[in-house]
Amino acid sequence: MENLRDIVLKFNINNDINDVKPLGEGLINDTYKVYVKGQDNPQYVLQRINNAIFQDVDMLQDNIEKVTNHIRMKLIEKNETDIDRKVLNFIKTNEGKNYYFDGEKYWRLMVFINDSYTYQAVTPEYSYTAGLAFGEFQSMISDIKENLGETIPSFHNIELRLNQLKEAVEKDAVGRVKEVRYYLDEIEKRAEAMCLGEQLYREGKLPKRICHCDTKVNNMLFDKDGNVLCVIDLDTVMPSFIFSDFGDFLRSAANTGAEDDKNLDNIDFNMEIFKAFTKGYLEGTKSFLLPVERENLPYAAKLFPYMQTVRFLADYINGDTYYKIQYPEHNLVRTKAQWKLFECAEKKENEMKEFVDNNLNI
Ligand code: GN1
Ligand code: MG
Repeated sequence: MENLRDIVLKFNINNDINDVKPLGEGLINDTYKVYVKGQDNPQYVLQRINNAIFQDVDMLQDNIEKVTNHIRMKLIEKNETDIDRKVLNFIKTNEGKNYYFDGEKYWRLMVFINDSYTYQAVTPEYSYTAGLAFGEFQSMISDIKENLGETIPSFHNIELRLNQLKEAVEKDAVGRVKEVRYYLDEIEKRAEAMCLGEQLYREGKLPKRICHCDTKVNNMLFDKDGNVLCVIDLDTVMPSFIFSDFGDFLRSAANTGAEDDKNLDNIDFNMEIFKAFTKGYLEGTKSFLLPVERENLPYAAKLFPYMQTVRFLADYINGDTYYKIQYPEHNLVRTKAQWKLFECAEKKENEMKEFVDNNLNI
């Protein structure tokens, strides 16, 4: 990977590079691990930013810089130890910029956090620490003074996502609408109820706060004992409802199957994970969460499988222009799997409500 090495050398590091190899399973950016010579030297993570999706790279990188600086400051104030493993550390280019543009593609480099682990699935115990960690993450950035831009405008706005689905159906670019009628109808039946968050916002009852907006399980680094080190993949850090971080974590963590499971029998919504995560989250957010936010956490747990179904389905109908796919039907398989998860969450809504009500005073 000769040219990847050249790209790494545009950044301000003094090490000899041994190798650059693909890392992780993100659906949007391309990620590589950079191996350097010498045992004590830090290793790095190189990322090609998908600028078809993140069109304002300056805004994107500025958001990330503001958030990581703010968190670093908070960790210092709290006298935390091992701070370099608890917040991402980005390397500037030799010109002092927070990304490198090679004339065609955009790149960024960060220090690889040693002895860290990512998971595709978690136990209830890990879910509890994850809940606490996302709660604390939101809490640490709840008082950030600088404005952050919306790197993808209205990213988690379900009304916009439903409109995008409608547009996709009207165009029917590759003739796939006829095979997905069932899902379109089921989505439509719940559309009004699922737009509750946007409605509460319009009525002035629900605030936007700075959220992570991509809190999948695999966007969290754990140490070897199962403590959360930090939250990664900060591209979508932006103003949103707190439902985003709560709901998207459970969408991945409480799913007993895979996001793209072909066997729908594998999929269920795991209430043990829900309870453990919710407990941690309520603890981590107790200093700022409003009653309207707390009470609607079960809605958030339903909203994210619903929204992800809408997004995967729209991409399938559009002919797979957004998400990376591994085979032609991949987005349809993802749609079905997310819908199954949604239905399972829907059935458990009352149980979720009861649990939240009983834990309001944590
Ligand atoms: C994308 O890049 P990755 O895989 O972390 C997507 C999320 C989706 C997720 C579905 C910018 O995240 O919103 O929930 O795939 N990110 C963007 O797995 O669209
Ligand atoms: Mg990711």
